[in-house]
Amino acid sequence: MCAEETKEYVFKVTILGDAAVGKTSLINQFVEGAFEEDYKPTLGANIIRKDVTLDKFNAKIRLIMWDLAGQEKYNVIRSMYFQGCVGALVVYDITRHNTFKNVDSKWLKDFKNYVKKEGAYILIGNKSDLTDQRAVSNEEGKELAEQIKASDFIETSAKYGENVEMAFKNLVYQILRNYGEKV
Ligand code: G3D
Ligand code: MG
Repeated sequence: MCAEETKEYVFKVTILGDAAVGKTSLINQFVEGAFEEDYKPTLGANIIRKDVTLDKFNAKIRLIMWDLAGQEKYNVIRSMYFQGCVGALVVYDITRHNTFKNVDSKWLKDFKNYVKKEGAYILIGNKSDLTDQRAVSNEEGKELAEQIKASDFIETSAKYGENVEMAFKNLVYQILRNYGEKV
C-alpha cells in the first residue's frame, strides 16, 4: 500500500494595524517564542518565514508573513504588500480606541480592495495584559468581529505569548478551509 502523499502549501499572510499595536511583537513571539523589547521601526516591510505544523491536518505549510514596518511607506508599497496574499491578522491595541476604529475603516477596507479572492482574516485585540489601561472591551471586540465577518476574534498578549500561536494557527485553519480542506 502506498503512503499518502503529504500536501504542501505556501501561504502569504499580512499583519495589519496601526503603528505600535504590536504587529512585529506578535510575529517575534510566534517565530521565536521570545519577546523583543527593543522597538526599532525599520522601513518598508519585513518578510518572515515560518513552517507550521498542525495537530488536525497533515501537511507541510509554510507561512510567509509580511510585516509592515515604517508605516509611512505603506501607501507606496500597498499593492505589492497585498499581492498573492491569502489571509491577514487585523490587529488593534486594546488600550487605544483609535486603533480599534481604524480596523474597519482603514485596514480591512484595503485588504478587501486588494485581496480580490476570498481572503481569510482574524480580528486581534493585542496587549491583553494591560488590563488597567483597557479602552476597548472584549464585548466590543466580539461585536466588531461579527460585524466585519472576521472568521475569529482573539485577544492576545504578544508580551507574554498569550494566545499568539493560536491566532496564527486559527488563521491557517481558515485559509485551508477556503482552499476546500476539511479542517
Ligand atoms: P508594531 O509592529 O505594530 O508597530 P510593536 O508594534 O510590535 O513594535 O510594538 C509596539 C510597542 O508595544 C512596543 O513597546 C512593544 O514592546 C509593545 N507591545 C507589543 N505587544 C505588547 C503586548 O502584548 N503587551 C504589552 N504590554 N506591550 C506590547 P515599546 O515601548 O518598545 O515601544
Ligand atoms: Mg512593527
